[in-house]
Amino acid sequence: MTESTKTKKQKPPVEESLLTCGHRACAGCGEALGAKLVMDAAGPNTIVATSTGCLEVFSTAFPQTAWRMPWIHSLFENSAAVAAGIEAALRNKGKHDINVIAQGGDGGTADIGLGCLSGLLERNQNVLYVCYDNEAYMNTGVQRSGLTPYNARTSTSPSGTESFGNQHQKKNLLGICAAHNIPYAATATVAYPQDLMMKVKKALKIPGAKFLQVHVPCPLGWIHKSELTIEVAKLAVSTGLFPIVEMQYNKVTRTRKIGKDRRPVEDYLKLQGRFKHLFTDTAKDELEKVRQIAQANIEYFGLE
Ligand SMILES: Cc1ncc(C[n+]2csc(CCOP(=O)(O)OP(=O)(O)O)c2C)c(N)n1
Ligand code: SF4
Ligand SMILES: [Mg+2]
Repeated sequence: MTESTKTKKQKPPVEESLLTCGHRACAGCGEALGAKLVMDAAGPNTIVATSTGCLEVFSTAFPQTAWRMPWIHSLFENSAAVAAGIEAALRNKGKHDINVIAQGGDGGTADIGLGCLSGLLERNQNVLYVCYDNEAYMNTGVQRSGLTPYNARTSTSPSGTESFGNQHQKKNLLGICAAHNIPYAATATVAYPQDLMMKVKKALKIPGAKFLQVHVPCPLGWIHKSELTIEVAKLAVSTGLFPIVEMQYNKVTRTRKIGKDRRPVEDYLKLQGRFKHLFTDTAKDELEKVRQIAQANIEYFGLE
């Protein structure tokens, strides 16, 4: 075959994600993966409002953007209110076939943005709210949030000879949202991408307000190797520390059982520097408290 007649090997076309590559997230960032999966499940006929936080900062360094869809940056605390306005405008224009998503980190959702989120859920507006739960205020230097787990070390809940990191339990954000009696509230994780995408698609088909909390490991803040993101996320589920459930009108309708795959909490904690202080003789009682939290989750949701 001569050079001119040789058929060039064609690369198969790569379908580009709606949150495309080239952004500035850390290697192994669970939040970047989570947002990509959410957007690809939602599809291009979607408008997104995003709170200030890592997701917004790493994806929109001016003048570039990684979003291949209509996207707006709200304040830290009000992506739910901005999305509510977008939904109301679309409704007034008679446009009922466009998805509206509001999204934010755990700090932007469970702490500073909780009032705006509650208003959205109370009004039962046709918006899906997604919280990317990396369990601290990562973008500003790993400060603790209401979703930081018990005993995790952060820059504002340090560990030392007398202290064992965060001394508050992780806020029950799913329960708070479900208690608004909305048609759909669920948890998901980047460990199980098909389940996560299924939940986004399912939620977007349900009229009214929907809430999804996605567990997204942060290698920088949790102090684990970048390549362990999925393993860490899986262990959060199999230890009982992050239950995967669906709720409709404040009733649990579906859970991911752990069963015989149950693992001791130590398997999860040991992979992360933020829990390093729990593996000393003086921390035995604290470690026992983490075991009790996992056991309480397993019993409450019937995960065994
Ligand atoms: C009213 C207000 N307070 C504080 C800040 C500073 N700030 C920006 S992002 C951020 C942390 C975001 O944490 P989280 O919502 O958990 O998102 P993550 O960065 O972890 O993804 C803070 C404190 C701000 N932008 N606005
Ligand atoms: S600090 Fe954490 S959340 Fe932020 S980009 Fe890095 S890995 Fe992602
Ligand atoms: Mg966070």
